[in-house]
Amino acid sequence: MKILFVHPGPLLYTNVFLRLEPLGLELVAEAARRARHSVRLLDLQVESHADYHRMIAEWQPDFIAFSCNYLANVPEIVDLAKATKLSLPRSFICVGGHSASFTAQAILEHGEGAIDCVLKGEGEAAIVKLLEAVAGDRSAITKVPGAVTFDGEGPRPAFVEHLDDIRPARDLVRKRHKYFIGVLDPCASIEFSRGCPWDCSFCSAWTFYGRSYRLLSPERVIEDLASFRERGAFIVDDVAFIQQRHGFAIGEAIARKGIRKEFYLETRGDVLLRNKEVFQFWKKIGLTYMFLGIEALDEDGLRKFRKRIPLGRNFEALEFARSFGIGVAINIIADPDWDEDRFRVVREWCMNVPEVVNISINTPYPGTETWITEQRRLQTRDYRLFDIQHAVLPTKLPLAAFYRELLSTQRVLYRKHMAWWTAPMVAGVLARNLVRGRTNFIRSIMNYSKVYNVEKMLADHAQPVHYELPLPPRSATDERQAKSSQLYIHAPRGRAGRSIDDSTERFVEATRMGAST
Ligand code: B12
Ligand code: SF4
Repeated sequence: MKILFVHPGPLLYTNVFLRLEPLGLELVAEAARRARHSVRLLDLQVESHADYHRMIAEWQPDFIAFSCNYLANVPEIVDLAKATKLSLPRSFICVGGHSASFTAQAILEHGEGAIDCVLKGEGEAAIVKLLEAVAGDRSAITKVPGAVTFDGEGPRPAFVEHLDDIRPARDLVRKRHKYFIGVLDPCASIEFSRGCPWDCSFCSAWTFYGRSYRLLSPERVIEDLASFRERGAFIVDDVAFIQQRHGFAIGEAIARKGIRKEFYLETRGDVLLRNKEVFQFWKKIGLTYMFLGIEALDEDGLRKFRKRIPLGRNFEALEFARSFGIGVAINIIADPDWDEDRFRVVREWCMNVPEVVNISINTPYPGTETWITEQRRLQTRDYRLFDIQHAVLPTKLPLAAFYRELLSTQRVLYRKHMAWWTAPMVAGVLARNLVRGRTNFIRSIMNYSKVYNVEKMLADHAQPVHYELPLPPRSATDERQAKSSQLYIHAPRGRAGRSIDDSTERFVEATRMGAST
C-alpha cells in the first residue's frame, strides 16, 4: 500500500523557541516500510497545507496516518482528514500518538466518518497489524491492539518488544535543516530511554507508558548517533540519566568512537544531584544545554504538582548545574489564580537567577490525574487553546489582565533570554551559524512579538469553536478512577516494567507521592 505519514503544523511554542524532528512518526513510518509498504512522510511544521493537498492529489495514498501528540493539533487533523476523505474517498485514515490515545473516541466523533481508526499507544508494532487488516480482512481491524473504530475497540496496546530493534526513517523528512533548538541549529532528535517511573499529577508521560521505563543499549544509541549529520542532538527522554550506569555506558561509548555532537536534555533536579558525575562527564563530551522542570517556586506548588523534591534541593540542583557551566533553562508553571503580586514576585525571582526561565500555564490534560481531580470548571474546551500558553481554567484576574501580567513577565524573560543568547560566547555561535546559512533561530526570535501579544491571545479565545474537548468526568467514582489503572494506555507491569536497578527504584519511590502501581 502507499502510505503517507503526516505530522501536523506548529503550535505557538514551535514558532519561537524550537522546532524538532518528528521522531515518533519516523519510527512508525520505518516499521511500515520494513513491512514492504511504500512510505512517505510530510511534516507540516515545515511544509504547508498546500504541499499536503498537492501530495494527496498527485500520489493518491491508500492510507494516511496522522501523528497527534499534542491536543492543540486535534482540530487541524480532523479538518485535514475531512478534506482528504472528500478528494480520496477510498483512502483509509488513521490517527495515532500521545494525545490521540487519550481522546480516541472524541476524535472519531469529530471526524464524522472521515477518520477510520485511532491507533492508541506505541505505533511501531500496531501499525503493521493494522495495515495487514486494512489490506486484507477489514473485520480484523477491531482485533488490532490499540485500534479504536466506530465498530469496536481492539485489546490494550502492546509494547515494542525490544527498543533496539526499531529504527527511525530519518531519510523521509524532506527538510531536515529546519529542525533546531536555540543555537543547536540544525538539530536532530534521539531517544536513549522510553517512559518515566515517576507519576506527577499534571503529566501524562507515565500514564501513557503504564509507568514503565525501558532502555536502548549503548550500541544502538551509537549506531543512531552515527546515522545523522546534524551536530545538535535533542535527547527526547522524559528524564535523562535516571541511572548513572546507563548514562556512563552511552557516554563512554561516544567518547571511544570519537563522536562529536552537542546535546540538549531534560531531567529532574533530584536526578541531577544524585548522578552528578554522569552529568559532569557528559559536559566533557558535548552536553551543552539542559532543561530542568522546577515547576513551582514554593513548597505548596510543588506538592500540588506532586513533584516531591524539596524546594531547597531544586535550588541546589540549579547551583550545581551553574557550577559546571551548562546552559540551563527552567520552567515555572503559572496558575490561573495568580494575581499582580504573584507575577511580580516571580518576575523578580526570575531576573535574579542566571538561567533562562520559561513560563507555562497550568493546564489539565486528558490522561493526567489533574484532568479528573481539578475542581475548577474549564473556561473553554477549544482544543487549540490547550497548549500551555493559553489559560483554559478560570483566571482570578480578568483574562486580559492575566495575559497582560503573563506577557509582561514573559517579555522581561525574553529580554533576559536575548541577553543570554547574545552573550559573547553564544553570539559567536550565532554568528557562525549565520555565516553557514543556519537562520532558524534568528528567524524564530524575530517572531516573538508577532506571536506573543495580548490582543492575539484574546483573539484566540474569541475564535469560533468547531470541535470541543469532552468534559472531564466529575463524579466521586471518577475521581477514584484517577488513582486506578483506568488512566493507563499501556498496561502497567509494575516493577518488572522498569529497567532500573533496585537502588534507583528505591530512589524513585522516595521521591514520588503516588500510590499507583
Ligand atoms: C520531546 C517532547 C517535546 C519536544 C518535541 C518533540 C517533537 N518533535 O515532537 C518539544 C520540546 C518541542 C516539546 C514541546 C512541547 N510539548 Co512535549 N513532549 C515531548 C516528550 C517528552 C517526548 C515526545 C517524544 O519525542 N517521544 C519519543 C517518541 C519516540 O515518541 P512519540 O513521539 O510519543 O511517538 C510514539 C507514540 O506517540 C506513537 N505515535 C506517534 N505518532 C504516531 C502516529 C501514528 C499514526 C501512530 C499509529 C502512532 C504514533 O508511536 C510513536 C512510537 O512509539 C513528550 C512526553 C512523552 N513521553 O511522550 C512531551 C509531550 C508530548 N509534550 C507535551 C507538551 C504539553 C508540550 C508543549 C505544549 C509544552 C511543553 N511541555 O514543553 C510543547 C509544544 C510543542 C509544539 N508542538 O509546539 C505534552 C502533551 C500534552 C498534550 N496532551 O498535548 C507531553 C505528553 C508531555 C506531558 N505529559 O506534559 N515536547
Ligand atoms: S518526572 Fe513527572 S513530569 Fe517528568 S516525565 Fe515523569 S511523571 Fe512527567
